[in-house]
Amino acid sequence: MYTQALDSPGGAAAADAHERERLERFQERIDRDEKIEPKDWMPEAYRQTLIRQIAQHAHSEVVGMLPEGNWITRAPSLRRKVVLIAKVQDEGGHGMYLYSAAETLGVSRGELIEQLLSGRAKYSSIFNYPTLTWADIGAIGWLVDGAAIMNQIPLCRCSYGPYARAMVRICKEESFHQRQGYEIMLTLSRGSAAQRAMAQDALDRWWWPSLMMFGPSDAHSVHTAQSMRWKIKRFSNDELRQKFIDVTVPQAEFLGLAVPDPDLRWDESAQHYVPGPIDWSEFHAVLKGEGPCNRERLEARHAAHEAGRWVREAAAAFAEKHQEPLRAAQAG
Ligand code: BYC
Repeated sequence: MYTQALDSPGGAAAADAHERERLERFQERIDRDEKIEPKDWMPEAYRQTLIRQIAQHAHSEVVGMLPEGNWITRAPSLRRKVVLIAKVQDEGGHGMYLYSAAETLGVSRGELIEQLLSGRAKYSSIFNYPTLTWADIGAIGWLVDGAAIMNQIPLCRCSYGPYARAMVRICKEESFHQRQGYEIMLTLSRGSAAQRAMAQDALDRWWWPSLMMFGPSDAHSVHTAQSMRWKIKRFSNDELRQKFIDVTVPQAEFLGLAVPDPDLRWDESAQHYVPGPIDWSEFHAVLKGEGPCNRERLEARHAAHEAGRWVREAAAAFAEKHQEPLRAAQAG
């Protein structure tokens, strides 16, 4: 019927009008704050934007296990080790919920992982920096998880139901992660001069990359305007970055640590901290694969993928074996 309509005079115009109407109805649902669910009609660009963002998010969680996993064997006490193992496991779990959310959009997990391994898919720039000392584990919890929460709380209200629901549990766990990181920083900053210096050094190295986690400035953000119209994003990159700075600077002061930004100042009339300029050339270099650990991170993911091959094959064989009696029963 539809193709016949296209063949007839005025058919293409009718199809266009039909498409416009569907888009309008979709936008009205978004404007009414209705959740979009997997079986609902959605514009292809909405689906692709979500796949891109959710997959990047899932990859970030999984690659994000590596810098912290690096310290599990060297955590300074049994308690610290137990907490760190739990945190790293949580990140793996977040990756799994997010891959599942992406799969509801009609893409397979295998395809997404292949995109990561081939270097076609992005993951957060932040995980391309090394964890050189124990204080880096504190800084990651405090700053990286702190930035992640700032970005992810609004995602609990994202217009796509499965993503929004996954974010609720993820945010609860991230807030525990943030507190464990801050507690490490507090312990170090109340410790010996060497421990305080270690905490300061970690803040010096993680501050700017944490600000870059929020993505390019609004003026250079390709996707923000459309993603905000679709209520995938609720705030722009710069708005979230500013919220993070305003919350985090007083926390650094409480620790007695100096934020490594000589231009940072409090603007009384705006009631905001105003940071100095971000070095975006560093961000772009990391995105191009030229960060300190890009190569190492991808190598680790390749090795893990290969090491897990027999598990995937065994699971597939097991599933197949359990299909056989079912098929036999159906045939009989
Ligand atoms: N790193 O138009 P824009 C965690 C890309 S994990 C790399 O602003 P958008 C944790 C962007 O993809 C936290 N790439 O994009 C885990 C786009 O490239 P393409 C991860 C970045 O999507 C373990 C281009 O730049 N969180 O918490 O509107 C341990 C233009 O950007 C980055 C999420 O993934 C970056 N930092 O906004 C501890 C949250 N920034 O695709 C902690 C979900 C931008 O056009 N994601 N790009 O080639 C988002 O909220 C958004 O995707 C972003 C970017 C705010 C990140």
